[in-house]
Amino acid sequence: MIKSKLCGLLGIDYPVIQGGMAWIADATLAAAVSNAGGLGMISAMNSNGEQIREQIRKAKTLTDKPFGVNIMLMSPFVNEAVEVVCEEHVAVVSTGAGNPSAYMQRLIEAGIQVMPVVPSVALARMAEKKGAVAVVAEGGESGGHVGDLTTMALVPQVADAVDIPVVAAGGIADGRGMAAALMLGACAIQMGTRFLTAEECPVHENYKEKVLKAKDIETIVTGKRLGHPVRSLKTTFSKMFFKKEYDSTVTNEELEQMGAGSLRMAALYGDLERGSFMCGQIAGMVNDRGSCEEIIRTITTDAEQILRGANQWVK
Ligand code: TUI
Repeated sequence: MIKSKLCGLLGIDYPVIQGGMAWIADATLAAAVSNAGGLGMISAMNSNGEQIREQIRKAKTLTDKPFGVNIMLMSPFVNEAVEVVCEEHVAVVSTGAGNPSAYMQRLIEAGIQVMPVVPSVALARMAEKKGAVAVVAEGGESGGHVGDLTTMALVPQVADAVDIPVVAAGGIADGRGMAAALMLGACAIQMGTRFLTAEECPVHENYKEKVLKAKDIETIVTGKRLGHPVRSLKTTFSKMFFKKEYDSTVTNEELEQMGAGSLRMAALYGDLERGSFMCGQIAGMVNDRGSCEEIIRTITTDAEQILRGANQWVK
């Protein structure tokens, strides 16, 4: 069985965290992951305080295990989200798409374990200084909002820079990836794309089909010009957006307007014309569905077997 110090800290059985996928990671998915022994995360995304509270309360009815909330720092409702997670005594909060320092004291004082997602060593160091319990070092292979560094380059540099546990994210979807992440200095993994096709994942069926059919080179990063690069599947929409980004006659406001609501349209309605199907580079390897319990059991037992065999390389 694979165990690490993060399991004890967070009260989970397996060092597997589910990414807080915007518009997708709801109470049902989070509770399923937590019931399977991982750490489920509800995405606060652009929800207001009461919507977040509703999801937290729902998750509490579905699991007795710890779960967390991911707060997306570009949300107009960040302050409400922070207040609600404190009032509801959520066990863990992860943050994404920005610098969480302004909110960390409030969260920590409320007894919440804060685990910022970081794309760089500097932000990891800052998070440690501000009292984070762990950091999620997320490489640019991941889906959604991405940083510049790859998981392979980022994780060991972050692991060297901080004394708190490091969670590796980005491009991990099987036992090999999990074993490699642990070898890079991580003590847990976070996966988003792998859970997109989980039976308990509420995302639209069209979205699941697209992930299942995706090949290795089928993601694209758009939004760099706007300062928030996002990785999604190549579709007519994302390819058109990419072209417009390099068209100097198109203004940033027009680009923002084009992208607005596109993830929601993919996640909720499976809109193949206007949707943004955010997804990581590892989608080419996600070829089956399965329950969250099966996904976590398979990846941890495979990683264990690989790590047991690792001394084959040492002569
Ligand atoms: O946040 C994510 N992934 C996301 S958020 C999201 S919603 C969205 N939709 C459209 C445009 C933008 C966002 C979809 N996917 N992952 C965690 C993550 N955080 N990746 C990268 C970062 C990050 C980037 C910069 C964290 C901190 C940061 O700090 C910059 C600074 O201000 O220092």
